[in-house]
Amino acid sequence: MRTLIVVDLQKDFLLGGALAVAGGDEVIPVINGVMPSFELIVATRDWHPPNHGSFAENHPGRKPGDVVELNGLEQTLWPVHCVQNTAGAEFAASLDASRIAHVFDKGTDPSVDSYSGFFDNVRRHETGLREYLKSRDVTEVYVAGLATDVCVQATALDSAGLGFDTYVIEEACRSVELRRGDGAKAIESMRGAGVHIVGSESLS
Ligand code: VGL
Ligand code: ZN
Repeated sequence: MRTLIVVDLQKDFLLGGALAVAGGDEVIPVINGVMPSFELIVATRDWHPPNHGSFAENHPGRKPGDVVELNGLEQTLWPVHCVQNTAGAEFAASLDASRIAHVFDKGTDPSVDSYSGFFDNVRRHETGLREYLKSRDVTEVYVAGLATDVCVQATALDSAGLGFDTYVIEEACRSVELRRGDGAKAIESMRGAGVHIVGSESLS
């Protein structure tokens, strides 16, 4: 079965949002357009408590883009974003969310970030996505959404590592590009891990 994972298509990652990804809004029509090609569609949601350790505001003297240690890992600090039950955490208004069968929340533990839709960054907890897909005999996983160089990359790498035949729909994703070239690097590292980088035309 062919499944689409829509990654973090939330208002804070779109134009005017707290952590706006350049061109992020452009992926919405692409994703709506490919949805009918999938038997199963799930979504991930960045879903942080206000005291989350990835927020620069929670580290006195630090600013977004700084790197600190969190739970033994290097953690890039971000502006406050996708706080649970706030407008910024809502899905993009024009996303056809009625097609989404299940939503998997991540980043809920203040002490660790979670870029992947499958595991937190220290790989201690799962979101339930792996079990959900395995129990439905999903074999092919397509990934789209935001951001290419953060949560799309982490989700696609875990998907491939878990044995799913994994595809990233390149024009249905955009990069944060904290450093120039991060998006291109992410594409190369996914390719190197056996992830197929495809265009949406491959679905019709
Ligand atoms: C993301 C930065 C912080 C993402 C989430 O969804 O790519 N990026 N939290
Ligand atoms: Zn986040």
